[in-house]
Amino acid sequence: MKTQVCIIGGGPSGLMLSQLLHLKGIDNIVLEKHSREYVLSRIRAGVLEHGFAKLMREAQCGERMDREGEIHEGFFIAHQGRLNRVDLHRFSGGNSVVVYGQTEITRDLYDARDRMKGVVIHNAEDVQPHELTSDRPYVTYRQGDDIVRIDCDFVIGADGFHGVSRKSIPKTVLKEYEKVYPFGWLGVLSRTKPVSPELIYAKHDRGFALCSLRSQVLSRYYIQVPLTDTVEQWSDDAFWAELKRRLPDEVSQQMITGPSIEKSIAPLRSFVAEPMRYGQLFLAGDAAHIVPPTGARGLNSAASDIYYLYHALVAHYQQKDSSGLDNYSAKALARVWKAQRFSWWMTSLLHTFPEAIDYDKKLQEVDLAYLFSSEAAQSSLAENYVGLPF
Ligand code: RFL
Ligand code: PHB
Repeated sequence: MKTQVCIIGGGPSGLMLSQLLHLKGIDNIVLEKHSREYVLSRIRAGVLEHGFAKLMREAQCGERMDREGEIHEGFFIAHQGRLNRVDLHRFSGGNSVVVYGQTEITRDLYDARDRMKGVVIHNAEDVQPHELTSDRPYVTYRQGDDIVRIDCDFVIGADGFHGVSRKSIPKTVLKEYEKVYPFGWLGVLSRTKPVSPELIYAKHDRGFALCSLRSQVLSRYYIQVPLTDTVEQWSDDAFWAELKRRLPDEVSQQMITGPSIEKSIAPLRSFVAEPMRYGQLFLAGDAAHIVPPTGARGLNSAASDIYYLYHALVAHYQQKDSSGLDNYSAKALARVWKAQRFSWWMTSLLHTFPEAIDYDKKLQEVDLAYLFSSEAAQSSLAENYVGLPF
Protein backbone atom coordinates (compact mmCIF):
# COMPACT_ATOMS: atom_id res chain seq x y z
CA MET A 1 0.00 0.00 0.00
CA LYS A 2 1.02 3.61 -0.48
CA THR A 3 -0.11 6.76 1.29
CA GLN A 4 1.19 10.25 2.07
CA VAL A 5 0.94 10.08 5.87
CA CYS A 6 0.90 6.84 7.87
CA ILE A 7 -0.54 7.42 11.34
CA ILE A 8 0.25 4.87 14.05
CA GLY A 9 -2.48 4.85 16.73
CA GLY A 10 -6.24 5.27 16.45
CA GLY A 11 -6.80 7.19 19.68
CA PRO A 12 -8.04 10.79 19.67
CA SER A 13 -4.69 12.21 18.44
CA GLY A 14 -4.35 9.89 15.44
CA LEU A 15 -8.01 10.09 14.43
CA MET A 16 -8.16 13.87 14.73
CA LEU A 17 -5.09 14.32 12.53
CA SER A 18 -6.39 11.78 10.02
CA GLN A 19 -9.69 13.62 9.75
CA LEU A 20 -8.12 17.10 9.41
CA LEU A 21 -5.63 15.95 6.75
CA HIS A 22 -8.36 14.17 4.81
CA LEU A 23 -10.38 17.40 4.66
CA LYS A 24 -7.34 19.07 3.02
CA GLY A 25 -6.98 16.26 0.47
CA ILE A 26 -3.93 14.68 2.14
CA ASP A 27 -4.10 10.91 1.90
CA ASN A 28 -3.50 8.98 5.11
CA ILE A 29 -3.92 5.58 6.76
CA VAL A 30 -4.43 4.96 10.50
CA LEU A 31 -3.05 1.75 12.03
CA GLU A 32 -4.62 0.80 15.37
CA LYS A 33 -3.46 -2.13 17.46
CA HIS A 34 -6.81 -2.81 19.12
CA SER A 35 -10.42 -3.24 18.03
CA ARG A 36 -12.71 -0.23 17.86
CA GLU A 37 -14.79 -1.63 20.75
CA TYR A 38 -11.68 -1.81 22.92
CA VAL A 39 -10.62 1.77 22.13
CA LEU A 40 -14.15 2.98 22.90
CA SER A 41 -14.30 1.10 26.20
CA ARG A 42 -11.49 3.18 27.75
CA ILE A 43 -12.81 5.85 30.09
CA ARG A 44 -10.38 8.73 30.20
CA ALA A 45 -10.61 12.50 29.77
CA GLY A 46 -13.71 14.47 30.59
CA VAL A 47 -12.66 18.12 30.36
CA LEU A 48 -11.82 19.76 27.03
CA GLU A 49 -10.35 23.21 26.60
CA HIS A 50 -11.92 25.54 24.05
CA GLY A 51 -8.93 25.09 21.69
CA PHE A 52 -9.68 21.39 21.53
CA ALA A 53 -13.39 22.06 20.94
CA LYS A 54 -12.48 24.44 18.12
CA LEU A 55 -10.32 21.79 16.48
CA MET A 56 -13.19 19.29 16.69
CA ARG A 57 -15.40 21.78 14.84
CA GLU A 58 -12.68 22.37 12.24
CA ALA A 59 -12.55 18.59 11.76
CA GLN A 60 -16.33 18.70 11.13
CA CYS A 61 -16.85 16.59 14.24
CA GLY A 62 -18.17 19.17 16.69
CA GLU A 63 -21.90 18.88 16.20
CA ARG A 64 -22.72 16.35 18.95
CA MET A 65 -20.11 17.88 21.27
CA ASP A 66 -21.81 21.27 20.88
CA ARG A 67 -25.23 19.72 21.46
CA GLU A 68 -24.49 17.35 24.34
CA GLY A 69 -21.31 18.75 25.92
CA GLU A 70 -21.67 21.06 28.92
CA ILE A 71 -19.96 24.45 29.11
CA HIS A 72 -18.36 24.92 32.54
CA GLU A 73 -17.38 28.39 33.65
CA GLY A 74 -15.87 27.37 36.96
CA PHE A 75 -15.03 24.56 39.38
CA PHE A 76 -14.63 24.14 43.12
CA ILE A 77 -11.68 23.38 45.33
CA ALA A 78 -12.78 21.77 48.61
CA HIS A 79 -10.52 22.15 51.60
CA GLN A 80 -11.00 21.99 55.37
CA GLY A 81 -14.72 21.42 55.01
CA ARG A 82 -15.28 24.42 52.74
CA LEU A 83 -15.90 24.88 49.03
CA ASN A 84 -14.03 27.64 47.18
CA ARG A 85 -15.11 28.39 43.63
CA VAL A 86 -12.58 29.17 40.90
CA ASP A 87 -14.35 31.47 38.48
CA LEU A 88 -12.74 30.42 35.19
CA HIS A 89 -14.89 32.76 33.15
CA ARG A 90 -14.03 35.84 35.18
CA PHE A 91 -10.33 35.08 35.61
CA SER A 92 -9.57 33.87 32.08
CA GLY A 93 -11.12 36.77 30.19
CA GLY A 94 -14.42 35.06 29.40
CA ASN A 95 -13.21 31.53 28.61
CA SER A 96 -14.63 28.21 29.75
CA VAL A 97 -14.14 24.46 29.27
CA VAL A 98 -16.37 21.78 27.75
CA VAL A 99 -17.32 18.66 29.70
CA TYR A 100 -17.61 15.91 27.06
CA GLY A 101 -16.03 12.48 27.41
CA GLN A 102 -13.02 11.26 25.46
CA THR A 103 -15.06 8.16 24.57
CA GLU A 104 -17.61 10.37 22.81
CA ILE A 105 -14.86 12.39 21.09
CA THR A 106 -13.34 9.17 19.78
CA ARG A 107 -16.75 7.85 18.69
CA ASP A 108 -17.45 11.10 16.78
CA LEU A 109 -14.05 10.92 15.08
CA TYR A 110 -14.57 7.26 14.06
CA ASP A 111 -18.01 8.14 12.69
CA ALA A 112 -16.51 10.97 10.62
CA ARG A 113 -13.73 8.72 9.29
CA ASP A 114 -16.38 6.13 8.28
CA ARG A 115 -18.54 8.79 6.64
CA MET A 116 -15.61 10.01 4.53
CA LYS A 117 -14.38 6.49 3.77
CA GLY A 118 -11.13 7.09 5.66
CA VAL A 119 -8.86 4.07 6.10
CA VAL A 120 -8.54 2.99 9.75
CA ILE A 121 -7.06 -0.49 10.10
CA HIS A 122 -7.87 -2.16 13.42
CA ASN A 123 -6.14 -5.12 15.09
CA ALA A 124 -2.92 -4.22 13.27
CA GLU A 125 -0.29 -6.36 15.03
CA ASP A 126 3.48 -5.86 15.28
CA VAL A 127 3.34 -2.36 13.76
CA GLN A 128 6.87 -1.22 12.98
CA PRO A 129 8.20 1.94 11.31
CA HIS A 130 11.30 1.58 9.07
CA GLU A 131 13.87 3.77 7.30
CA LEU A 132 12.80 6.85 9.24
CA THR A 133 15.86 8.89 8.33
CA SER A 134 15.48 8.24 4.60
CA ASP A 135 13.01 10.02 2.33
CA ARG A 136 11.27 6.70 1.71
CA PRO A 137 10.06 5.57 5.13
CA TYR A 138 7.59 2.72 5.44
CA VAL A 139 5.57 0.97 8.10
CA THR A 140 4.87 -2.75 8.34
CA TYR A 141 2.21 -4.61 10.31
CA ARG A 142 0.93 -8.13 10.59
CA GLN A 143 -2.62 -9.19 9.96
CA GLY A 144 -2.97 -12.90 10.60
CA ASP A 145 -0.11 -14.54 8.70
CA ASP A 146 0.37 -11.64 6.29
CA ILE A 147 2.93 -8.85 6.65
CA VAL A 148 1.62 -5.68 5.04
CA ARG A 149 3.89 -2.81 3.99
CA ILE A 150 2.77 0.82 3.72
CA ASP A 151 5.08 3.23 1.89
CA CYS A 152 4.64 6.87 2.87
CA ASP A 153 6.21 10.33 3.07
CA PHE A 154 5.74 10.76 6.83
CA VAL A 155 5.05 8.55 9.84
CA ILE A 156 3.06 9.98 12.75
CA GLY A 157 3.57 8.31 16.12
CA ALA A 158 0.22 8.85 17.87
CA ASP A 159 0.26 5.48 19.61
CA GLY A 160 0.15 6.57 23.24
CA PHE A 161 2.64 6.10 26.06
CA HIS A 162 3.16 2.35 25.48
CA GLY A 163 3.34 2.57 21.68
CA VAL A 164 6.10 1.49 19.32
CA SER A 165 6.89 4.87 17.70
CA ARG A 166 8.87 6.53 20.47
CA LYS A 167 10.77 3.27 21.01
CA SER A 168 11.97 3.35 17.40
CA ILE A 169 13.98 6.52 18.07
CA PRO A 170 17.57 5.60 19.03
CA LYS A 171 18.41 6.07 22.72
CA THR A 172 21.35 8.27 21.71
CA VAL A 173 18.90 10.76 20.17
CA LEU A 174 16.03 10.68 22.63
CA LYS A 175 16.11 12.36 26.03
CA GLU A 176 13.34 11.29 28.42
CA TYR A 177 12.26 13.28 31.47
CA GLU A 178 10.11 11.41 33.97
CA LYS A 179 8.56 11.85 37.39
CA VAL A 180 6.52 9.05 38.92
CA TYR A 181 4.14 9.93 41.76
CA PRO A 182 3.78 7.57 44.73
CA PHE A 183 0.00 7.16 44.21
CA GLY A 184 -2.70 6.56 41.64
CA TRP A 185 -6.34 7.52 41.03
CA LEU A 186 -9.08 5.00 41.54
CA GLY A 187 -11.88 6.08 39.18
CA VAL A 188 -15.54 5.05 39.20
CA LEU A 189 -18.14 5.74 36.55
CA SER A 190 -21.72 5.45 37.77
CA ARG A 191 -25.14 6.07 36.30
CA THR A 192 -26.11 8.54 39.01
CA LYS A 193 -26.87 12.24 39.14
CA PRO A 194 -23.58 14.11 39.74
CA VAL A 195 -23.26 15.53 43.23
CA SER A 196 -22.41 18.97 41.86
CA PRO A 197 -23.12 20.65 38.53
CA GLU A 198 -19.46 21.81 38.50
CA LEU A 199 -16.33 19.75 39.20
CA ILE A 200 -15.05 19.56 42.79
CA TYR A 201 -11.31 19.00 43.39
CA ALA A 202 -10.89 18.06 47.08
CA LYS A 203 -7.75 18.28 49.17
CA HIS A 204 -7.99 16.12 52.31
CA ASP A 205 -5.52 14.55 54.75
CA ARG A 206 -6.82 11.10 53.73
CA GLY A 207 -5.99 11.92 50.09
CA PHE A 208 -7.23 13.82 47.06
CA ALA A 209 -10.71 13.30 45.61
CA LEU A 210 -12.41 14.56 42.46
CA CYS A 211 -16.11 14.78 41.62
CA SER A 212 -16.52 14.98 37.86
CA LEU A 213 -19.23 14.03 35.41
CA ARG A 214 -20.02 13.07 31.85
CA SER A 215 -23.61 14.31 31.84
CA GLN A 216 -26.37 15.10 34.32
CA VAL A 217 -27.07 11.36 34.61
CA LEU A 218 -23.51 10.02 34.50
CA SER A 219 -20.98 10.72 37.27
CA ARG A 220 -17.22 10.21 37.29
CA TYR A 221 -15.49 10.19 40.67
CA TYR A 222 -11.87 9.61 41.63
CA ILE A 223 -9.96 9.10 44.88
CA GLN A 224 -6.20 9.06 45.44
CA VAL A 225 -5.01 5.55 46.42
CA PRO A 226 -1.60 3.99 47.14
CA LEU A 227 0.05 2.36 44.12
CA THR A 228 -0.15 -1.00 45.88
CA ASP A 229 -3.99 -0.96 45.90
CA THR A 230 -5.90 -3.05 43.36
CA VAL A 231 -9.37 -2.54 41.92
CA GLU A 232 -10.49 -5.87 43.45
CA GLN A 233 -9.71 -4.51 46.91
CA TRP A 234 -12.22 -1.69 46.47
CA SER A 235 -15.87 -2.70 46.67
CA ASP A 236 -18.35 -0.08 45.50
CA ASP A 237 -19.43 0.50 49.12
CA ALA A 238 -15.83 1.05 50.24
CA PHE A 239 -15.27 3.51 47.39
CA TRP A 240 -18.38 5.60 48.18
CA ALA A 241 -17.57 5.66 51.89
CA GLU A 242 -14.00 6.86 51.27
CA LEU A 243 -15.07 9.44 48.69
CA LYS A 244 -17.64 10.91 51.11
CA ARG A 245 -15.08 11.09 53.93
CA ARG A 246 -12.87 13.32 51.77
CA LEU A 247 -15.60 15.81 50.85
CA PRO A 248 -17.20 18.60 52.89
CA ASP A 249 -20.38 17.46 54.73
CA GLU A 250 -22.57 19.71 52.59
CA VAL A 251 -21.37 17.75 49.55
CA SER A 252 -21.27 14.19 50.89
CA GLN A 253 -24.78 14.55 52.32
CA GLN A 254 -26.04 15.21 48.77
CA MET A 255 -24.12 12.32 47.19
CA ILE A 256 -26.26 9.83 45.28
CA THR A 257 -24.49 6.47 45.08
CA GLY A 258 -25.12 3.50 42.81
CA PRO A 259 -23.37 0.54 41.20
CA SER A 260 -20.12 1.30 39.37
CA ILE A 261 -20.21 0.64 35.65
CA GLU A 262 -16.45 1.07 35.32
CA LYS A 263 -13.72 1.02 37.94
CA SER A 264 -10.00 1.35 37.26
CA ILE A 265 -6.76 2.61 38.77
CA ALA A 266 -4.47 4.96 36.83
CA PRO A 267 -0.94 5.57 38.15
CA LEU A 268 0.16 9.23 38.07
CA ARG A 269 3.17 10.11 35.98
CA SER A 270 4.81 13.13 34.34
CA PHE A 271 6.85 12.32 31.23
CA VAL A 272 8.35 14.19 28.27
CA ALA A 273 10.40 12.78 25.39
CA GLU A 274 12.59 15.18 23.39
CA PRO A 275 12.81 15.78 20.47
CA MET A 276 9.36 15.02 19.06
CA ARG A 277 10.77 14.47 15.57
CA TYR A 278 13.20 11.87 14.28
CA GLY A 279 13.76 12.01 10.52
CA GLN A 280 10.33 11.53 8.94
CA LEU A 281 8.74 10.39 12.23
CA PHE A 282 6.71 12.91 14.25
CA LEU A 283 5.44 12.06 17.74
CA ALA A 284 2.14 13.48 18.98
CA GLY A 285 0.07 13.23 22.17
CA ASP A 286 0.70 10.65 24.88
CA ALA A 287 3.38 8.99 22.71
CA ALA A 288 5.62 11.97 23.54
CA HIS A 289 4.32 13.30 26.85
CA ILE A 290 2.15 12.34 29.82
CA VAL A 291 0.82 14.46 32.67
CA PRO A 292 -0.93 13.47 35.88
CA PRO A 293 -4.66 14.08 35.20
CA THR A 294 -5.09 16.70 37.97
CA GLY A 295 -4.98 19.69 35.61
CA ALA A 296 -7.03 17.98 32.84
CA ARG A 297 -4.22 18.70 30.38
CA GLY A 298 -3.40 15.35 28.71
CA LEU A 299 -5.79 15.26 25.80
CA ASN A 300 -5.62 19.02 25.50
CA SER A 301 -1.82 18.89 25.07
CA ALA A 302 -2.32 16.24 22.40
CA ALA A 303 -4.65 18.66 20.61
CA SER A 304 -1.99 21.37 20.33
CA ASP A 305 0.49 18.86 18.87
CA ILE A 306 -2.12 17.88 16.28
CA TYR A 307 -2.85 21.52 15.50
CA TYR A 308 0.84 22.28 14.84
CA LEU A 309 1.40 19.07 12.84
CA TYR A 310 -1.73 19.55 10.76
CA HIS A 311 -0.76 23.08 9.74
CA ALA A 312 2.85 22.03 9.11
CA LEU A 313 1.80 19.14 6.84
CA VAL A 314 -0.69 21.29 4.94
CA ALA A 315 2.00 23.97 4.36
CA HIS A 316 4.40 21.23 3.21
CA TYR A 317 1.98 19.71 0.71
CA GLN A 318 0.18 22.84 -0.47
CA GLN A 319 2.92 25.50 -0.42
CA LYS A 320 6.06 23.33 -0.43
CA ASP A 321 6.95 25.09 2.83
CA SER A 322 8.60 22.72 5.32
CA SER A 323 9.42 25.29 8.00
CA GLY A 324 6.44 24.15 10.13
CA LEU A 325 7.73 20.58 10.09
CA ASP A 326 11.24 21.76 10.92
CA ASN A 327 9.98 23.84 13.86
CA TYR A 328 7.39 21.31 15.04
CA SER A 329 9.36 19.73 17.87
CA ALA A 330 10.50 23.02 19.43
CA LYS A 331 7.09 24.65 19.07
CA ALA A 332 5.15 21.69 20.46
CA LEU A 333 7.57 21.18 23.36
CA ALA A 334 7.32 24.82 24.45
CA ARG A 335 3.59 24.34 25.10
CA VAL A 336 4.00 20.81 26.40
CA TRP A 337 6.34 21.97 29.17
CA LYS A 338 3.88 24.65 30.28
CA ALA A 339 1.21 21.95 30.62
CA GLN A 340 3.75 19.85 32.54
CA ARG A 341 4.42 22.68 34.98
CA PHE A 342 0.74 23.35 35.55
CA SER A 343 -0.15 19.66 36.01
CA TRP A 344 2.73 19.15 38.44
CA TRP A 345 1.63 22.23 40.39
CA MET A 346 -2.07 21.18 40.61
CA THR A 347 -0.96 17.67 41.64
CA SER A 348 1.46 18.99 44.29
CA LEU A 349 -1.14 21.39 45.65
CA LEU A 350 -3.99 18.92 46.10
CA HIS A 351 -2.57 15.47 46.90
CA THR A 352 -1.37 13.94 50.16
CA PHE A 353 2.26 12.89 49.73
CA PRO A 354 3.27 9.93 51.92
CA GLU A 355 6.81 11.25 52.36
CA ALA A 356 5.82 14.88 53.05
CA ILE A 357 7.47 16.51 56.07
CA ASP A 358 5.64 19.13 58.16
CA TYR A 359 7.37 21.90 56.22
CA ASP A 360 5.98 20.58 52.92
CA LYS A 361 2.48 20.39 54.41
CA LYS A 362 2.72 24.01 55.58
CA LEU A 363 3.74 25.11 52.08
CA GLN A 364 0.74 23.29 50.59
CA GLU A 365 -1.56 25.07 53.06
CA VAL A 366 -0.11 28.48 52.29
CA ASP A 367 -0.23 27.82 48.54
CA LEU A 368 -3.99 27.21 48.84
CA ALA A 369 -4.49 30.17 51.17
CA TYR A 370 -2.60 32.40 48.73
CA LEU A 371 -4.65 31.11 45.81
CA PHE A 372 -7.91 32.19 47.41
CA SER A 373 -6.59 35.51 48.64
CA SER A 374 -5.09 36.61 45.32
CA GLU A 375 -6.88 37.42 42.08
CA ALA A 376 -3.51 37.16 40.28
CA ALA A 377 -3.09 33.57 41.53
CA GLN A 378 -6.62 32.66 40.46
CA SER A 379 -6.00 34.24 37.05
CA SER A 380 -2.88 32.12 36.64
CA LEU A 381 -4.83 28.97 37.54
CA ALA A 382 -7.72 29.91 35.25
CA GLU A 383 -5.64 30.75 32.17
CA ASN A 384 -3.79 27.45 32.42
CA TYR A 385 -6.93 25.37 33.11
CA VAL A 386 -8.87 26.75 30.14
CA GLY A 387 -5.77 26.22 27.99
CA LEU A 388 -2.92 28.49 26.93
CA PRO A 389 -3.15 29.65 23.31
CA PHE A 390 -1.86 27.23 20.63
P1 RFL B 1 -4.14 7.24 23.37
O1 RFL B 1 -5.50 7.63 23.76
O2 RFL B 1 -3.36 6.40 24.34
O3 RFL B 1 -4.23 6.49 21.97
C1 RFL B 1 -3.15 5.79 21.42
C2 RFL B 1 -3.69 4.69 20.53
O4 RFL B 1 -2.60 3.99 19.95
C3 RFL B 1 -2.86 2.60 20.01
N1 RFL B 1 -1.56 1.86 20.00
C4 RFL B 1 -1.03 1.32 18.88
N2 RFL B 1 -1.49 1.27 17.63
C5 RFL B 1 -0.72 0.63 16.70
N3 RFL B 1 0.47 0.02 17.02
C6 RFL B 1 0.96 0.06 18.28
N4 RFL B 1 2.12 -0.52 18.59
C7 RFL B 1 0.19 0.73 19.28
N5 RFL B 1 0.36 0.96 20.61
C8 RFL B 1 -0.70 1.64 21.02
C9 RFL B 1 -3.63 2.39 21.30
O5 RFL B 1 -4.40 1.19 21.28
C10 RFL B 1 -4.50 3.66 21.32
O6 RFL B 1 -5.76 3.46 20.71
O7 RFL B 1 -3.22 8.51 23.05
P2 RFL B 1 -3.64 9.91 22.36
O8 RFL B 1 -4.48 9.69 21.15
O9 RFL B 1 -2.40 10.72 22.27
O10 RFL B 1 -4.63 10.60 23.44
C11 RFL B 1 -4.16 11.03 24.70
C12 RFL B 1 -5.29 10.93 25.73
O11 RFL B 1 -5.82 9.62 25.71
C13 RFL B 1 -4.79 11.29 27.15
O12 RFL B 1 -3.88 12.36 27.12
C14 RFL B 1 -5.96 11.71 28.07
O13 RFL B 1 -6.86 10.64 28.27
C15 RFL B 1 -5.43 12.17 29.45
N6 RFL B 1 -6.52 12.49 30.40
C16 RFL B 1 -7.15 13.70 30.37
N7 RFL B 1 -6.81 14.63 29.45
C17 RFL B 1 -7.47 15.81 29.38
O14 RFL B 1 -7.12 16.65 28.56
N8 RFL B 1 -8.55 16.11 30.20
C18 RFL B 1 -8.96 15.21 31.15
O15 RFL B 1 -9.95 15.47 31.84
C19 RFL B 1 -8.23 13.97 31.29
N9 RFL B 1 -8.60 13.06 32.20
C20 RFL B 1 -6.89 11.53 31.36
C21 RFL B 1 -7.95 11.86 32.26
C22 RFL B 1 -6.25 10.29 31.45
C23 RFL B 1 -6.63 9.38 32.43
N10 RFL B 1 -5.98 8.13 32.48
C24 RFL B 1 -6.65 6.89 32.52
C25 RFL B 1 -4.56 8.06 32.23
C26 RFL B 1 -8.33 10.96 33.24
C27 RFL B 1 -7.66 9.74 33.36
C28 RFL B 1 -8.07 8.81 34.47
C1 PHB C 1 -12.64 13.35 34.29
O1 PHB C 1 -13.82 13.72 34.26
O2 PHB C 1 -12.32 12.20 33.98
C2 PHB C 1 -11.58 14.29 34.73
C3 PHB C 1 -11.92 15.62 34.93
C4 PHB C 1 -10.94 16.51 35.37
C5 PHB C 1 -9.67 16.07 35.59
C6 PHB C 1 -9.33 14.74 35.36
C7 PHB C 1 -10.29 13.84 34.92
O3 PHB C 1 -8.73 16.95 36.03
